[in-house]
Amino acid sequence: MSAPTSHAKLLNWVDEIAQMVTPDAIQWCDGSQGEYDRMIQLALDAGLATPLDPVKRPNSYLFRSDPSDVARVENRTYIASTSPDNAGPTNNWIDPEVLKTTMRGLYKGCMAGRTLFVIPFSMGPVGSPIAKIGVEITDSPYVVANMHIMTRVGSGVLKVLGTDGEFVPCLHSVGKPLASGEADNGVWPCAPLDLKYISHFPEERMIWAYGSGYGGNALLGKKCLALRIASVQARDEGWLAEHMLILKLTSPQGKVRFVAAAFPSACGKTNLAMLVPTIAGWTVETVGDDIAWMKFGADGQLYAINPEAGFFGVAPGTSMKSNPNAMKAIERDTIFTNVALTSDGDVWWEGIGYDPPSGEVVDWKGKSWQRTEAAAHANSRFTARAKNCPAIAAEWQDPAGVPISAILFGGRRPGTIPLIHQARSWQHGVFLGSIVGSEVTAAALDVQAGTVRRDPFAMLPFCGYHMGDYFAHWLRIGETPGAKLPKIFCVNWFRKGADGKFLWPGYGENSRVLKWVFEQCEGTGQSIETPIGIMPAPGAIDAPVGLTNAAMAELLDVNRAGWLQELDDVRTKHYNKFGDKLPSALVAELDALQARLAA
Ligand code: SAT
Ligand code: MN
Repeated sequence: MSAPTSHAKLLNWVDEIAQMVTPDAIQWCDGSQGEYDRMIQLALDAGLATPLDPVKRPNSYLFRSDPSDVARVENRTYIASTSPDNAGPTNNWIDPEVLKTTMRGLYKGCMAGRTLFVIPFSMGPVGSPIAKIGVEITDSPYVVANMHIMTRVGSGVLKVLGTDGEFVPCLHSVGKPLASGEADNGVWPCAPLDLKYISHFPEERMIWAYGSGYGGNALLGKKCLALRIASVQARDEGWLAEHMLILKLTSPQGKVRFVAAAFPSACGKTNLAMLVPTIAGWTVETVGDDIAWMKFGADGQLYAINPEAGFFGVAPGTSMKSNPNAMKAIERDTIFTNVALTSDGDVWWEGIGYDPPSGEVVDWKGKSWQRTEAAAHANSRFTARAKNCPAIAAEWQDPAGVPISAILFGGRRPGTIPLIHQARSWQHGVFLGSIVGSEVTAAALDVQAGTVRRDPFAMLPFCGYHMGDYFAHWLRIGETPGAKLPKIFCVNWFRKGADGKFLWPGYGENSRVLKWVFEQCEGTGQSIETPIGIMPAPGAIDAPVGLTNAAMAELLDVNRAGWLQELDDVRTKHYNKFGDKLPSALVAELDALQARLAA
C-alpha cells in the first residue's frame, strides 16, 4: 500500500524503522470504522479477543493479556536525556546512545511475521492550536483499536501535518516476532519483563517502547506523549501538562465552574470526573478523566483541554452505584481487558454491584473461576469512547479549552490528611502538590501496593524531567504577569477511622466537597484559618445522611502530631532527594507550616 502522505521526514522515519524491524507488510491507518473492525477481526483470528454478547454488550470485546503484562512497568520506564540531571532522582535515567544501541538490538527483526501499522494521531481536537500530533508505529492490532478510541486517528491528522508539520515519533513493538507459519494462537504477545523498555528521549521528543502490549506501556499517546514528553514541552513553552481530570460543576443557579484534579492512577479520577451529585440542584459533567493540558488565555485564566478522546478506566469497583455514567459509557463499543467473562457472554468484575449469573465464570487468566482469587485483575480496564458517556460536557472538544477555577490534589491516605483543606496562596498550593502521598495501587506492576509513597502532583511516574525543576516550573507559572490563578485544594476521600473503615462515603457524596470548593471560588464559602491552610467552618459542608458529627469532626480534624511526622518525612525522605534543584520557596513553606503547627 502506498503511503498517504508526502511528508518527507515521516516517510523517512517509517522507512528507517521498517528496515530495522522487517515486518511482513506496512499499513497506514485511516481511523475508519472499517479499519477498527479489521483490527478486531485480526485479534479474533489470532485468538486474542472474545466477542461479547451482541445484545448485552454490542460491538464490544474482551482481551486477556499475559499475566506478566497487566500494568505499567515503572522500573522499565526510562527518561533518556543527555544528562542524568535532566531526568532527576525520581526517574530511571539511562544514556540515550546506550539505550538506543540496546533497543536497536531488540527491534532488529522484531516485526517478522507481523504487519507494521502506522497510526497518525492527534492529542486534542484535530487542527486545534493546542493539539499535538504523534505518529505511532506498532505491530499490535490491539493497540491500533485502542488508539482509535483513546485518540483521534487518521487521514485528517496527515492533512494537518502537511509536508513538514511537527510530530512526535512513537515506536512500539510487542517484541514477539513470528517465525514463518507461526501465529499468536491465543497467546498474548509480549517480551519478558527484563526485556521490556518504555523509553523517552525528551530532547528529541521521541518515544521507543518495546515488549509490552498493555495500556500506558503501549498506547503511546497517553502517558508517554501527553504527559512525559508534553511535560517537557510545557516546561519549555510556559504551560502545564498534568495528570488531572477536568470536570464541569454547575450550581443550582446555573453558574459554571471548571475544576481540574490530580490523583495517582487508580484513585478514582474517572469516578470524580463522572460524579452524580447527591446534593439537590448541582450537576457534574465530564471534560476529561486523566490528562489536562493547561495554558493561559488572553484573560489571564488557565484554560484546560483534555487531549484524549476516550477513557482507559479501571473496571473493578465500577458499578451503577460508584459510577453510573461510566457504566453507561461501556454499554457498547468498548474494549475490555483482563476482566471476567460470564456464561451469558458478558463481562464481570469485583465491585460491579451484582453477582455473576449462574454458570461458569471465566477469570482474567482464561480459567474457570474457582472463587479463591479475584475473577478480574485489579488493574483490568475498559477502553470506552468519551462520546458514549452520558455525562460528557458540551465543551469537551472545545479547542479553546475551559477556564479552570480550582485545582485539587489528592491521594489515598488512611490518616492525617483531612477531607479537604485549601492552600493559602499559589506557592502554598505548589508546596501541597509537591508533598502529595498516596497508598500505592495496582496500576503499576513493580511497586508494592498498599504502602504510602510520595507522588508529587500525581506525576511521579509521568514527569519527563527533573522533579525539582518541575516544582520550579509550577512556581514560575504562579508568577505569570496578569495571571488569574485557580485556587488550590487538597482532598482525601480515603481517611479511615479507628475501626479501619473509610470515614467518608465518597462517590456522589464528594459533591458536598465540590460545593464548598465552588463557594470558595465565588467568595461565599464559610471557612476558617488553620495551621495547615483554609478549611471549611463547622457546618460549612453538610454531612451525608448517616455520617455522625464525630466522624465529620474527625474528617476535618487537624492532627498536629500526624502532620509534624508527615513534615519530618517530607524533609528527610522526600525533599532531600532533590538537592539544589529544590526551590527554596518550598523549603520556606515547609518551615512555615512546621512553625504554625508547633505554635
Ligand atoms: O498508564 S495506564 O494508561 O496504563 C493507566 C494508569 O496508570 O493510569
Ligand atoms: Mn492516569
